[in-house]
Amino acid sequence: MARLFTSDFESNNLATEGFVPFDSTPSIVTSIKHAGSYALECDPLESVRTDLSAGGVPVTYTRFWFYVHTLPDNAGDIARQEDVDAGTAISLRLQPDGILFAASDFGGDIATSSALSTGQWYRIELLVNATTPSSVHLEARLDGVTFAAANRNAGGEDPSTRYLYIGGDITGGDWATGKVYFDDIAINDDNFPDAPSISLTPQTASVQGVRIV
Ligand SMILES: [Ca+2]
Repeated sequence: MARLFTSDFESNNLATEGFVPFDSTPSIVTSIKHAGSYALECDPLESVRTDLSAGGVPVTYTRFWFYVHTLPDNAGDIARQEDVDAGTAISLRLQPDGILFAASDFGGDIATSSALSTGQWYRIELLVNATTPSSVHLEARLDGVTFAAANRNAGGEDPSTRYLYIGGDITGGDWATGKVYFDDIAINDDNFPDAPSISLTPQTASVQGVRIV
């Protein structure tokens, strides 16, 4: 197994966690978290991205924990994996009814999840296997259950993943209201990150902490 990326927000610093603000800058907060002391709070248009590799990663298994505090007034992306040619291999839109809508630039809509409730954490997983660009395998899971799966032709793009974006209505301008949280993000190149898994987290400038994510 190779771990490509880990963030539990326990450094209380976006840059240290490996994220760059994309639209407006979200806050790391202590009020609502999946584990530890901190999680990421995203209001409308607040989002971040992490750059896995300029050349792209052919296979990514992404897991994050997701919490809806306030449902949005319109559908907007809360997660997106973008390839090296700026195409979106898979995205998840959160709808006003709490349903997650999985879509792809490689052929449009895929499928929807059951409705998420406010006030609880969910484990969300995304799989992008782009080793065969003419048949990119895409999957989305909610609490371990696959709700979207498709093989799509990338149409001449290099579909290897460069960026993971998370946030509230990423790039959309569709949400006037909505508030969501993210925690314990992990990306592997060969299998879904187990829960729990180990994260090495700088607790202070001088002390390395070990905790379970
Ligand atoms: Ca945390």
